[in-house]
Amino acid sequence: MTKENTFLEDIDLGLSSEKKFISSHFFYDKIGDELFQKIMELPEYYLTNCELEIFRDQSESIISSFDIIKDQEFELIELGAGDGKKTQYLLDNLLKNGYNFKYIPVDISQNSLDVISDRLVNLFPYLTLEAKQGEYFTVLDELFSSEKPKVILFIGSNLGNLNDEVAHDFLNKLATHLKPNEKLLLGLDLIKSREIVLPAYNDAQGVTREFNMNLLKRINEDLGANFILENFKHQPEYTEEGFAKSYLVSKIKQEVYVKDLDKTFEFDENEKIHTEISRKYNDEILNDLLKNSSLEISDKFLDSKNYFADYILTKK
Ligand code: AVJ
Repeated sequence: MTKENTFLEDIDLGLSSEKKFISSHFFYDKIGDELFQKIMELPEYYLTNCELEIFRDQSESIISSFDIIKDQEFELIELGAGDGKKTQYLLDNLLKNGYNFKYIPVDISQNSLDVISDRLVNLFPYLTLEAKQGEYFTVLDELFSSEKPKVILFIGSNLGNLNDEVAHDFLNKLATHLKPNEKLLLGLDLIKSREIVLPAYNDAQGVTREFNMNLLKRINEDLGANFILENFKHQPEYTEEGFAKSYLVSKIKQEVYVKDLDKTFEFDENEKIHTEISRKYNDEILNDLLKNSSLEISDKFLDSKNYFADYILTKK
């Protein structure tokens, strides 16, 4: 199936559903990638700076927690590599301390991989880098075909886009690939007050709004729809159990025609389209996700505000 077909079918499914939704997966076209880069630089989007601080100040301890022997070659696999600015600290430290490893960034976007590869190879001439393009759910089998010991990085609270059931299945699947004592470094945003979380998804400059609206723009451009963007508003919500959710809300009763489906969708006034979940965590929630998974928490690194955690999970 082509990517376009998946997009078409998923949009059909999501907009036909009783509770309308569009998968957050579709945020990341070229414009979406750029908008997310901008989000990471927003003062309200604390996640990036918190995790950057952890990597900047605690790389040495993080590396010790990997429990690897210096001379033994290993593979450092990063799922959803992004721009590599956080990982950079880790790579720098590993190289300076003479570790023998290959860095394998995995990303769905070849464009992102090219950018990160160029940047890191320039920065670290002695880094062995082998980028892998693909959706990390589907490339896992290929990644684990080599016998080399592995450390997996899954940072940025990217897990938070999955609902708990899918997250549990994903961690389980990852765990089955790891050998005893191998590590997964999992970066998660922690549960905290709405006064801090909500602005991160509702910034004053309106970049997050644009990021969400870009979904409708994409449907217009790629699938020939006639969404009138002004007739929708961006609405983030946060529940104290740790669910940040984003919605696009129809300001009026209206109809939208999608040419490639030859279908009209009706929207009531105030009807919502769910676009994203950004789950926040604590130890208890993570332990629930790890139930029956053969992974256990072996270390935890926090930023100075205790907003964000990088967990080290060890395969039992
Ligand atoms: C990349 C999934 C971690 O949910 O915080 C940022 C994406 N969405 N602002 C998040 C996002 C809106 C981000 N993750």
